[in-house]
Amino acid sequence: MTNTTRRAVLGLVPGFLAAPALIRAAHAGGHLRLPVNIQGNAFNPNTIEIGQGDYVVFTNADGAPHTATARDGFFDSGNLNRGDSFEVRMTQTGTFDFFCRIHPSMTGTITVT
Ligand SMILES: [Cu+2]
Repeated sequence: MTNTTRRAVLGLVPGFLAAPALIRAAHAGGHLRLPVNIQGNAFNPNTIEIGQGDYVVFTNADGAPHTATARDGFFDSGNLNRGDSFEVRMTQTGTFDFFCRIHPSMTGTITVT
């Protein structure tokens, strides 16, 4: 859900119901940025558990290019060369499988709660 959409939803609920959501919004500056190292044709870690709104930051340490691509199409880093990073904010809860389009045997899973 985008910030714009979230504000629109909050505008429709009574203030006392909106309060917990507003507290979470105030905490937005403290969201986790979880690093995932791509090295040796693998994602490390490749099983990732984060909270809604947290970020995952993929960095390629290999000489070969890689991608970090969600199977559902939610994100796609494009080709990452050595030293390149790609950051994605996980705004929806659920389980998201990802892989490298160049080396499809490279896989991982992000669980957002
Ligand atoms: Cu790859």
